[in-house]
Amino acid sequence: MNDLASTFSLDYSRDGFVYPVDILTPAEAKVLRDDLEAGEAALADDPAKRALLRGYPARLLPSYYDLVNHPKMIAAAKAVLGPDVMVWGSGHFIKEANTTSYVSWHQDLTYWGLDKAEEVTLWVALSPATVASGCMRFIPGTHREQIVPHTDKFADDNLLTRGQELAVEVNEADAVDVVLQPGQASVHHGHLFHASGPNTTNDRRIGAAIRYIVPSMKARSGPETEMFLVAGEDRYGHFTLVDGPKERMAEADFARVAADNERRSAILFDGAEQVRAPRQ
Ligand SMILES: O=C(O)CCC(=O)C(=O)O
Repeated sequence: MNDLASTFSLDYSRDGFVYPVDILTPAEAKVLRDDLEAGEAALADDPAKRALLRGYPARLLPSYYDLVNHPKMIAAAKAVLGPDVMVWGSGHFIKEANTTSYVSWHQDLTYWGLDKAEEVTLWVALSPATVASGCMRFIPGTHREQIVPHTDKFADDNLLTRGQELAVEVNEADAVDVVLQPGQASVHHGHLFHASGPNTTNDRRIGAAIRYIVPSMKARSGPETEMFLVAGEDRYGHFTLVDGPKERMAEADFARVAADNERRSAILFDGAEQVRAPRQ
């Protein structure tokens, strides 16, 4: 292991996160943001497809498929997970300029229906993530907790699927503000306590949360969802492996992604009192 990889793993095992990790140059991050925003503009009259584009960009835009396969992304994912790596998801968290959208304290893996915690998120900033724009806040060391109780509140401005909130006390005095420049990423564990506040700036706050898992992970129940294999081998066949998009925003890809979104919603809302549409 080289020095960088060993510092990375020491910090990650101690804190449950590492940041900032340089992935793209600011100019490369701008190319991705422009590609997303061109897609959003083209789908202005089709909110359902626009929501799919924001939620599944690597299935619909070759530029995002390249991001999830970027050698620096894969190196970070492998440093945590080992040689075999799949992509569970690539969705955005977008906070429009001067809005009250927020993310409550939560642990990612709570409602994903997976049997283990061998998952890591690389959250890639496509605009400045600052305290003013509502960057993420992490509580060091909380990744060592198992999944703790959450309460589903379904608050309108909460970007999480169920508006779920940790039902245990969070010592916010310990929180670390995860400030990132466009093109930088943070890396966090699926049990880490984290949250983020509103965007009080005049620019959108855009992050792409790329979720990597090991192929031995398994759904506890529910339908088989679609994933990319991006490193090593899948010796288990627990999920349906798919190819990356051959063209930009192809109709056939939208159809497959819409069907996969139905399957994923059934898992994410399993047992919930309400089901709400993906964020538009
Ligand atoms: O983008 C945010 O503010 C929150 C993202 C988040 O909770 C996650 O990536 O797990």
